[in-house]
Amino acid sequence: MLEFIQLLKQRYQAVLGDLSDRPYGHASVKISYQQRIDQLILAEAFLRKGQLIDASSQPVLQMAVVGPTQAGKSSLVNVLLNSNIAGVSPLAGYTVHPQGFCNGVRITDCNELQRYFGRFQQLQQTELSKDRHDCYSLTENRVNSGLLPTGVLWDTPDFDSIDSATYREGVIRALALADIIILVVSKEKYADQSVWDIMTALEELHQPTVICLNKLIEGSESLLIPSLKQKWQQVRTDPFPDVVPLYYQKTGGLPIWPKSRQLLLSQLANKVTLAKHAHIEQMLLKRHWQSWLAPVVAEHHSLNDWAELVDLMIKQALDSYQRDYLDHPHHYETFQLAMSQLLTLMEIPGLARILAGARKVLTWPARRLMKRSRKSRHIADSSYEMVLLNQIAEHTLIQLADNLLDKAEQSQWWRQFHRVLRSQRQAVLQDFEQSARTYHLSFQQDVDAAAQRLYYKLQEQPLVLNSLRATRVTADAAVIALTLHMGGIGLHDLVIAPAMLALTSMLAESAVGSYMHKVEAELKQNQFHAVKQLLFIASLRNQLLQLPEQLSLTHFNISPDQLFAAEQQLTKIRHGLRLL
Ligand SMILES: Nc1nc2c(ncn2[C@@H]2O[C@H](COP(=O)(O)OP(=O)(O)O)[C@@H](O)[C@H]2O)c(=O)[nH]1
Ligand SMILES: [Mg+2]
Repeated sequence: MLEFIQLLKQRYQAVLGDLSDRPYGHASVKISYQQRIDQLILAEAFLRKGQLIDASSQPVLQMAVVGPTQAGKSSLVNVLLNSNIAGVSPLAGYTVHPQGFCNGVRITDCNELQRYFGRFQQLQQTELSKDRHDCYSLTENRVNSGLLPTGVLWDTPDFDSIDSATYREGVIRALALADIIILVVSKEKYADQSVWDIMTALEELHQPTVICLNKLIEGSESLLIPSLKQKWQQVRTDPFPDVVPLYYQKTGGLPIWPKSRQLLLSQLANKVTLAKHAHIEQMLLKRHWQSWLAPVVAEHHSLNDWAELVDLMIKQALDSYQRDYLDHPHHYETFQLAMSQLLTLMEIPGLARILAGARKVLTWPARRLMKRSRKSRHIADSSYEMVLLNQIAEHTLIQLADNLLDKAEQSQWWRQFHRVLRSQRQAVLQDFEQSARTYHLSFQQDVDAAAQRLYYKLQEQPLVLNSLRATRVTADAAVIALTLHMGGIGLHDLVIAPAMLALTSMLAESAVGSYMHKVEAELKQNQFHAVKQLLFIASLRNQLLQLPEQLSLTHFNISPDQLFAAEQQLTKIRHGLRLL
């Protein structure tokens, strides 16, 4: 699941990056994508936290101090540590890295943290530099304030400074790591939207929380706390937490933690239940799943719609091939071609003489004189079938383009895709034409085989064969057949030649008539199959289905299978309890 969330986050970042490069529009899309990226960063960190819990036999308590600029986070950290170890400054945005301070634990007890922080590098506090945000530090604190339970206290960057976008991830990592949240606000800052945005997001992590109201002037908390509570209730459904009023200590320059609340943080630590983490994770993912995956699903829908449209058009194309060629009495040439092959096999007596008269060079058997490939190419060139197939392909593309134009109003995807189709149209048609030629040439073998079958059948019927050989019609047809094979006429001339038609009906009425029809039917069936597979599926359909890869728009590109696998994980109930 962690990998999937990371992948999804990266894809959102890529798509958003691509949108940002486009000058116009998409403003609301950009905002919602940015929100989802933040949610995904938080979810990713929270899943990492789950791994950390699973990997540690005795997880170290993690406490994070968060709040807006200048609220006094670092100052409070110093108070809680009874030290001046955290950097305090009157300048906003002073703390830019998550800085962990070990209270009662050793740095070596926190070795697992490096895995949690992933690409973030663990450095010494003094090595942290403003130039690099993907770092964090761990420092051992040897002094005890008595206010803090054993664990790591994290000082975090302000989440609301101007350039906080660059270290947003550091804050989020520290927040998701925390078992306890210590929110620090001052009277100037507690109403800021950024505070409540963060608190809204954190509700889903179910961390015990305390609010520190800093920089108070004596007596002002009675006014501030109700208003703070109101704010809380506007965005959170869980009970309003304890508020610790912090007054300023002029001499030390630090807030003063009230004595009456000395045990508060330890009490809060007792409320931490890591065993619930897996369940909380699952709820968090489920809550956002639909919104996170909406654009991925939309992409799948578009691809699906496209595939369906292609299939529909391919089916229509095949129907028109069937209707206008295979089943068309005046256009179907292929069987006539088989008949013409049959004639060359039949060795019509006297034909050599007739031909020799016409063309001095020709001697029997004529078929040996002709190079097979040259002949086939000539036949393909003059074939009506080829013309029709190319017309059908062209028509299919025109119809697809029309359909896309209608859909272009629906979304950016279709608009872009319409452009892709337009630019790739010629290439698709060229490939189709090439495949059609290849098909036509290779199908000659089936034609030859059909002629052979008819010839063997005739040999079993010497009466029929001899009478055929003796008729004038056959001789005329044979001349036409040879003329075709030598390139004298085109394939389509053959179909309309009266002698060929007469020969076909003679055979049909003879003893081999039903066999001839059977051969013809089988030839047609094979032909339909070959055209469907080689042309309309292997060439046209496949090319069309690959077109979406050419979209220049950056995509989520998460396959339905990947999504399905992730959803399986999401609904899978985790077995076993986490041992604490
Ligand atoms: N008046 C007053 N100033 C404080 C208090 N706590 C911190 N400050 C000052 O507020 C500024 C910001 O403090 P800092 O701890 O760096 O805030 P951070 O940005 O939230 O970490 C510093 O100049 C502190 O000295 C307080 O309780 N009262
Ligand atoms: Mg600070």
